[in-house]
Amino acid sequence: AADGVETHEYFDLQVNCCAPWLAFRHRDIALANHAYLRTKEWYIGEFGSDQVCGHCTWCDDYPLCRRGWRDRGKLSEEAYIQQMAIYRAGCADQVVAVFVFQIGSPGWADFEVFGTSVADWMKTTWSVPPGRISGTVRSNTGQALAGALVTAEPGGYTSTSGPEGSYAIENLPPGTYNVTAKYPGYAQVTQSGIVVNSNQTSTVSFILHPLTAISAVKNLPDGSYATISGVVTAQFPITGTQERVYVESSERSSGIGVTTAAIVSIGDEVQCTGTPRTVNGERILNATSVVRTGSGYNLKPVGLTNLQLGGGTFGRQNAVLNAPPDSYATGLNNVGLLVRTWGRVSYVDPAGSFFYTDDGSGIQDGSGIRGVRVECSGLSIPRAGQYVTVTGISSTYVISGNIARLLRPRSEADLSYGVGANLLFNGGFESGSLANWAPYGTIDGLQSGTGFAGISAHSGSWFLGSAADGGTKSGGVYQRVSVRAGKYEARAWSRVFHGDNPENSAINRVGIDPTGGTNPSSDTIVWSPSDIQISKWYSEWRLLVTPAVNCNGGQVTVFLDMKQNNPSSWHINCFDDAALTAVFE
Ligand SMILES: [Ca+2]
Repeated sequence: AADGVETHEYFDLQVNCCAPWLAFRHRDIALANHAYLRTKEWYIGEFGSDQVCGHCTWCDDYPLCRRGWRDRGKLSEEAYIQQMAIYRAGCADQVVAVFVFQIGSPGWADFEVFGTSVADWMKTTWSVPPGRISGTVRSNTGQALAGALVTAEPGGYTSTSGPEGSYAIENLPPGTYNVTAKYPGYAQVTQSGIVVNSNQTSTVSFILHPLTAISAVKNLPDGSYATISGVVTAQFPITGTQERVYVESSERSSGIGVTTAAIVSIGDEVQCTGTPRTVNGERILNATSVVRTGSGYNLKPVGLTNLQLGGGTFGRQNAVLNAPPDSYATGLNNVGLLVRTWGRVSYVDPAGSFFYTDDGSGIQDGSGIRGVRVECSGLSIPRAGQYVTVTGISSTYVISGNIARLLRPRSEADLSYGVGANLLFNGGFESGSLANWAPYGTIDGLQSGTGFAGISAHSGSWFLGSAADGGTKSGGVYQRVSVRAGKYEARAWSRVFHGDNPENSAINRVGIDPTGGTNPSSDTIVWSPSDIQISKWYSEWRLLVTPAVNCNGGQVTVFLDMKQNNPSSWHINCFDDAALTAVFE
């Protein structure tokens, strides 16, 4: 059951003369893989068959079938090989044949073995005469570029140009190649679909244009053309097909936005050709061509203080504003670079599309807010007062005619909002009020106070408490906050006092509803253990902690829940220092 295709592709399938479509399929596969075979004349040959299976209309009638090797005399293996050698010598380059070695009745088993060995012989002795590619590599000024690397793909065949800029890639299997010329400091060029035929030379010459440094592009006037090379650090959609990618030199000295419809990924090395222009105060390259020249790069952000972000004027890239009306940044311009900065959130856009963070530099952009504006549409937004670290592209926007700093994080992973920080507001009740908290239930006299029957705050001066004289009451306060997806736990210091009541008559607990619900009876709430003091006259502050709860992102609710179960005498239920924190594992 062996058959051979007379190329360097061979197959081993069971074929017989009554199923020639299998042989045709081999031919089609060979044609698909080897363009140079498409111009050849094809025959399907049959070997080792004697029509014992009955009359074969294919063998007799199909015009591609050749019966020259049919074995009515049942030749020896050596005789078959000799026949093949004669045939091959005769047809040379003109015919490609599929040889079919029949599997048939048991009596033909020997000839199947013969067929396999003949196919093996063909595989090991056949080779297609190679072709070659040659040409020259020159600069756009006509200078010969010696030492340029020329590569033909597939196969990775290479040649280096000599002193005259000429090169030759020898011994290429006939086929179709993409040929690329590279020379340091010049934009690489690829010529596609180069056909190489046996015993022939295909001429492919190159003219390479010099690359422009990314920093130098910022000094080119609108309308000029330049090609840069760098690594993609960010992608921001503009429209359905257009996006702005940021491309940075691999040594992280400068970056620039590139408008393109080309499909690239962060980490790709690209060459971008286009014209510079200014968009929202930022020099960008409007690309007419983006070519991927590599991949797998991972450029780390450059850490910069708020004041260092943006930087001074560089070429046609103007400086960012430090403070209105006319105080502008000095120092290295880093617009377009992937950077990281940090600070305390000084303002949060009510619509959730940006915030400001201030590291103490105290810079102002004319908005009336101190700090750096961070674009975060579609991303989670921190709370004012939180400490944040933000990675993103150093970009700009225009406000009141000035260019201001704008940091553009790429994804949720670029945002770090105060690891371990308390996400609750007024968790220690030091506002002296229930601000940020919503009371619920029937608890009497619930308030932020400085003392309840001799109990004072766990920390600070103020805490949440209720002192009630009798009754069966339940309730407390809740607070809803927005969180990123992850695990969270809530905690609060609790204190209960039973007075002259049974020990289980004053109970506190803390809960998280990861769905953001406000119903304290919901079974989606995950509760801490309950605080029941060990004796009815005893009272101490105790920390209550919920289990870590998975939150999908969005709103979650923290409950500080109280129960008072006695018809008479005083109960006191207190909370202080409530917190909601991310749990890191
Ligand atoms: Ca307090």
